[in-house]
This record gives sequence, C-alpha cells and structure tokens, in this order.
Amino acid sequence: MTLADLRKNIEDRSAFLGVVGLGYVGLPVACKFAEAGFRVIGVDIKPERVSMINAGQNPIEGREPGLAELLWKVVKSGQFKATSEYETICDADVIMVSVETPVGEDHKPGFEALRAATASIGSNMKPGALVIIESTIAPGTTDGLVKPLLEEISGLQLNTGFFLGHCPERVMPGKLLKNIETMPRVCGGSTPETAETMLDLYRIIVEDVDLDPTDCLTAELVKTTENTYRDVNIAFANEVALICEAVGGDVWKVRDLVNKVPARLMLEPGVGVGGHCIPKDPWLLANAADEAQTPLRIIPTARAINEFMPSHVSALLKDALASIDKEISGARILVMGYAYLADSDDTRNSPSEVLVAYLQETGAEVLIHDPYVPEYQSDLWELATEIDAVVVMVRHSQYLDIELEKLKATMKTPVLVDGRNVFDDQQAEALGIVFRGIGQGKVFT
Ligand code: SAJ
Repeated sequence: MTLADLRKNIEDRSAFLGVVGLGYVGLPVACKFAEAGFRVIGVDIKPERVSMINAGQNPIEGREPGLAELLWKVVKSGQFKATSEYETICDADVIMVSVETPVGEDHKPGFEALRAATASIGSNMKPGALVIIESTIAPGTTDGLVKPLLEEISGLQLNTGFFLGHCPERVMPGKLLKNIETMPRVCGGSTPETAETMLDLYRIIVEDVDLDPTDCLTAELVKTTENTYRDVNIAFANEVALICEAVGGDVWKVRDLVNKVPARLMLEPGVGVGGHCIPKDPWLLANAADEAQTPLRIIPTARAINEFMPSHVSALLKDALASIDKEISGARILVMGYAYLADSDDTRNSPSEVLVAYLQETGAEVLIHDPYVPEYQSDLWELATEIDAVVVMVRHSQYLDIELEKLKATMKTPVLVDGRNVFDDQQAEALGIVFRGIGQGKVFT
C-alpha cells in the first residue's frame, strides 16, 4: 500500500488501525478513532486489562470525563477490540505505539517496553504500514532505535517497505479525551508525505487546532523541550522563593508584581514537581545531549532544585517546631495533600511521598489527608485533632475554605507549614500560629 492509498483509506475510514499500549495515552486514542468509524485493534501485554476493555470496562483510574461511556460504546459496537496477540496487527494499515518510556534512577531512558513493542510490530506489520510512536521519547530515538529495529526484524526498508512517524502525546490526567480533541499536535514524519498522511489521520480526532507537520527529530525535540521548559521555569520560581525566605521577602507578592511586567510569566513556587511527565522529560532531552557529550547545566540544575523542595519543606517544619522547643521526632504531623497536583487524585511522583518518607524516617507520626486520594479521605478535623503541626503540600480547592481559627483550636500545637500559599501568613501569625511558608518572609535560620 502506498501513502496515497493509505490517505484514501483514512479518508473513507476503511483503514484498519492498531494501537499498541492501552494505557492513559493509547486507550483514549483507540476509542476516539473507533468512534470516528475506524476498525481499531488494541494490543496490550496485560491480560487483565484486555479482559476489562473487551467487557467494555474502563481500566484507567481516576476521573476521566466521557472515557468510560465512549469505551463501552465502541466496544459494544464492535469498532474496537483489545487483545494481547501481536499477530492481530498483521493487517493494520497504521500502528500507533503508546507504551511506557520511564527514566531510571540513573536518569537514563528505559526503552525496554518500546524496544519490545517495536520488535513485535516488526515481526507482524505488513508492507506499507505506517508506524507512529506516540510515547514521549528522547530526541534521536525514532531514527536511532525504532527505525533500525523495524527494518532488521521486518526485512522491509523505511519509506519503501513501511513508513514511520512520531506524534508525541499531550495528555493530562483528568482531561485525557479533552486533550486529544483540543491540544495542537506535532506530526513528525519520516518523509514530508508521511507527515501529511499523519495530519489526515489526526485531523479526524483533533478539533480545529494546529496540526504541525515536521520531521521525527523535531517532534521529539518539541515534546521533550515543552516539558523541560516548564520544569526549568518552576525551578526558577522555587529559587526565587528560597531567596525571599533568606531576605525576608514574600515570593507571592514578588511574583504578582513581576507578572505585571509584559512578557513576564513567573510560575508558582511550591513543594516540588510531581506527575508522569515533567520530572521525566527533562532527562529524555538531556539524554540526547549526553550522547553528543554536550555539557548541560540548566536542565540538571533545575531538576536538582525541584527535587530539593520536599526536603526544604521538612527544614521549614523543623525550624518551626524548634522555635517552640519541639522536634520532628515524636511529633504528630498532618500532611495535607498527597496528589501531585491540585484537585487531582493522581499521586505519581508526588512530592508528598518524598516528604512523608523523610518525616517517618525522622521519627514523626505522620497522618495524611487528601480529599481526592481514596486511602486518605478521613475527616480532616478528626485528623487535625491533637496534631503538633500541619504541612500543606497541595492547593486542593477544599483547603482554601479552611478557617485558621478552627484549625488552631483543633490542633494540639499551632504549627503550620504552607507549601502552596493556601493560608494568609499574617492572619496565621496574628492568631499565634507558628507559621512558615515556601518563599514567605521568615528569615530562615
Ligand atoms: N508545579 C509547580 N509550579 C507551577 C506549575 C506546576 O510547582 O507553576 C508543579 C505541580 O504542582 C506538579 C508538577 O509541577 O506537581 C507538574 O504540574 P503541571 O501543571 O505541569 O501538570 P502535569 O504534570 O500534568 O503537566 C501537564 C503537561 N501536559 C502534557 O504533557 C500534555 C505539561 O506539558 C503542561 O504544561 C501541564 O500539564 C499544564 O500546563 O497543565
């Protein structure tokens, strides 16, 4: 099949689509293309996930508006089916790959899943197939890992025997379907015609936002750079917060006034950076430079600053307790917020996880509250009773309504560390609460 034939089959929806990896990236994509009228086969190595999907049940945790209903509809209509058998993609015209691409403790990319999926695709794909990597990958991976493996195993040559592209996912937990429909996408193709074919395909599920054709390397650089940009800017806000603490300033006032200046957008300081992509993607970008022995300073340093913030929160707590002759060891401490993001139940790479581990190692009795995380939804006021200190780690909307007077009256010892500018520091201190806040004024001894 030529790309011209494929474009016709995309237009009339007769193209047969395969999606490898049915997680929070692949499953919604498979459902959206099935809803658009394509026959879609999904491949996943987890049999229990395959069974759930074929029963029309959504295996993705957390609140994902519309996904469960859409999955049920496309499975029951027969448009979408899941399997663990790679052989089923032997007739697929397009194969999208959305398997995990983690980064190890050594900050090196873990491409085992990508390698395995690519090898299985190479063994089964038909001549003329278009393979599109949606996973976030280090720059150079499409050309340096995926292409040679597909050629070696399939015996086909790129751009004559098969086609290759990279269309990086831009999903967000809680908005999986919405982001697929409304986020612009970069379509990197192994040839310009391949990129144009990708635009034809994605235009069907992406509403009227930009789909930008380019090459695979550019697409890899865009995705990893967009998230590294965010990590570096969060680190900048955190470093300004540390300066404000040292000199007695208030970073929130500083940030508000800085952001009044045109072309300034200082992000929010806080307790660190969690989630599935921001802590990881800078290392994928940096990995490309490592390969070329290009010395980097900003990207690793920004990661170090953001990874430092949970320990800075515990230092603020230690300082606050010390001011009333208490120690972390033996103290009962309530950590408010365990998700990595406000008003989310996602706890992946949560800074709270780091803080809780440290406090427990230091001998504190730690209680956790989070209105979104099932295991931490006990009554906040019961948890706050007889507490020596409260540490606010996430700016959940529910916390914004908490009355400081009531909190103080409930606690045993009025110590409050505010990692996300939830409370008014002056009101807290006027109430006699020992207050410390990220980036807030106390000359931190
Ligand atoms: N964070 C800060 N200060 C900030 C912004 C975020 O400390 O000013 C922290 C958050 O608390 C969280 C982490 O950083 O722990 C990541 O937050 P995030 O808002 O970046 O949310 P993510 O991780 O879901 O990032 C996603 C990404 N979207 C995609 O990959 C499609 C990212 O590229 C987006 O920029 C981000 O959402 C967004 O803008 O919401």
